[in-house]
Amino acid sequence: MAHAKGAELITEFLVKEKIPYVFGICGHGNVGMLDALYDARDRIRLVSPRHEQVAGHMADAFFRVRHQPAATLTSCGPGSCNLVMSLAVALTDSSAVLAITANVPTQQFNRGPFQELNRHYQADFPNVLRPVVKRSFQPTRVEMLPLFLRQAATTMLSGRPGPVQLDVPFNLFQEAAEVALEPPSPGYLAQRSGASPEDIERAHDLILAAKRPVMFIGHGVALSEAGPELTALAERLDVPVISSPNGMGCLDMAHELSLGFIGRNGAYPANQAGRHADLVLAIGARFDDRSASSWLPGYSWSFPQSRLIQVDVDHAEIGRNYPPTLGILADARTFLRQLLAEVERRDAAASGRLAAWHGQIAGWRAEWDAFTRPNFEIHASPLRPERVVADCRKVLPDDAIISLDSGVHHNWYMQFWAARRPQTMLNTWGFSGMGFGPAGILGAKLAAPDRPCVAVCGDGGFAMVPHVLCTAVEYDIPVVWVVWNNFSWAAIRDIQYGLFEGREIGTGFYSGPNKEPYNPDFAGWARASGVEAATITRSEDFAGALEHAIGAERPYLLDVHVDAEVRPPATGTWALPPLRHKEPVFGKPHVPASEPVAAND
Ligand SMILES: Cc1ncc(C[n+]2csc(CCOP(=O)(O)OP(=O)(O)O)c2C)c(N)n1
Ligand SMILES: [Mg+2]
Repeated sequence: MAHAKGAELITEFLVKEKIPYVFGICGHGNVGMLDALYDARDRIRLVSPRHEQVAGHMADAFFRVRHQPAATLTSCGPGSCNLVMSLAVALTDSSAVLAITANVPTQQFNRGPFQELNRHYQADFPNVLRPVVKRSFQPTRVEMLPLFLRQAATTMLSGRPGPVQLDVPFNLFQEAAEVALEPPSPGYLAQRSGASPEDIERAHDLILAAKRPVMFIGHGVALSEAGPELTALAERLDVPVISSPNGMGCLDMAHELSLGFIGRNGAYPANQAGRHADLVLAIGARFDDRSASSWLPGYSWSFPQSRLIQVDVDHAEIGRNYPPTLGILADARTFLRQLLAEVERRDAAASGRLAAWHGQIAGWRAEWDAFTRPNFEIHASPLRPERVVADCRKVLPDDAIISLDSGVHHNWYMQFWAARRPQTMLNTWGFSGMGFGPAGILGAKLAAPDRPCVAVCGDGGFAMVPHVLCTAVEYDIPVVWVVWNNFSWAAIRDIQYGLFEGREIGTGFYSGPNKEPYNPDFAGWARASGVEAATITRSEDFAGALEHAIGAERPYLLDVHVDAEVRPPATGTWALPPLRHKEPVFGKPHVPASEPVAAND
């Protein structure tokens, strides 16, 4: 038992929990916590970006790269309101963040003090965050801190990880009590769930009975650090692998069994394999609308004609969109190890059994390659989008980390980026919150200081968080921003072109009476902040400039003018009812001939 202030207890807990960074912004509500961090500044580092949203994205990206949590610290009221976006992004992509939010003193609860939200309940801020966190904890006495701290850390790191909120009334930072900390949480991935032996046998039987099997893997495989097991199983059974963006790189995408992403902006071979598969083994992957062509039968998947084995650590995801033939509640790596052991036990390697299936897939690959490859080499001004993706791949080493934002640039990367390792392609996939890419890269670089870290973001997205430039300079974080500058909110403008007869409103950036395309001079903006920069308008100049920017080992911005009139070729679809969805530009849906397979067949 020690006589400790609340802020000291929280700080000690963060240190014990091996949280190396607090990304936070001051306010009167959290000065007590800042004071405790002052004392601990040789053990835990405070980094203060210029906007709380950035703090949240930094913590989120830090976890995605390192699989070790970081904390945010925000003041009561508005400071913590600015965190909503980043917690939503973290929740929908299953990333752990410990969000310490300050609140008004308990002595003043429901008096309506400065910045209290109390129309429905006193100190009601946890209800603001309720839909965007896995759990909120609001201790109201210092004595409650040890239990809540342990519970908060355990909740964010166990099962499907996610952000949690620790809402601390002002007085708790300052008040002291005779309390001792509880032990730290078991730690990330310390507790894993597995499948029953019967389910492993059944899964094995289903796979062996399949003539056209595919695996569909998602963030769950990366979160479980199951890349080696996935690769071993895919090779052993000779089963091709489709990946959702946050799973990319778990199987090296240069591997012959990797088919890439599926859905409207997927690769054609992935959509073809998904449509024609007779068995899909989905691991840690959601069938969300963008990776399932909005669930329209035959566009990306052909359930229920195809059988489905769905493995997930979250029961709520199993069967959400497609009732599985076999649903298994298990950690991805444990399941893969169990299945590999079963394959060994039964000595059931593939040995050419799937040759016909691979022959079909090779044909689809060749078609896709012939359709897309010529565009990768084209010299153009403004630049061809494919060329930007291809040159990034050429220049960046396999372990480099890229973070993407929301927008059409992301669609191009989903379709053509080849991630070579897990946790090297960071996407705001579930929530698609603009700002994640340019802000998250700062956290990624702190998590991996020796690896190149490059954000690729739209001109619109960058302009939402331009102050990331200041943070990179202040804290000497040498990241590179590639601003994909097409003078528009192009992803949305393309929807107006495609579905509203080109009636463009509110989606382009213009100035002057003649509506000339307008944007700030991004390179000038960067230089004004102390960041080196260059403007690139020709394909020939991009690769060299990127190489130079990475080599500079200083924060660097490249303003790259990209052609907005070249659009990613849809190979699936995306439906926004009641609007009529667009048919794929390349390929067509598959109408399965066979009768549905009964769920328990
Ligand atoms: C914070 C936020 N606001 C709005 C949107 C809706 N939205 C999705 S993509 C997009 C346009 C993105 O424009 P830009 O960053 O320039 O990227 P581009 O599509 O041009 O590559 C918008 C506004 C969003 N996802 N996030
Ligand atoms: Mg744009």
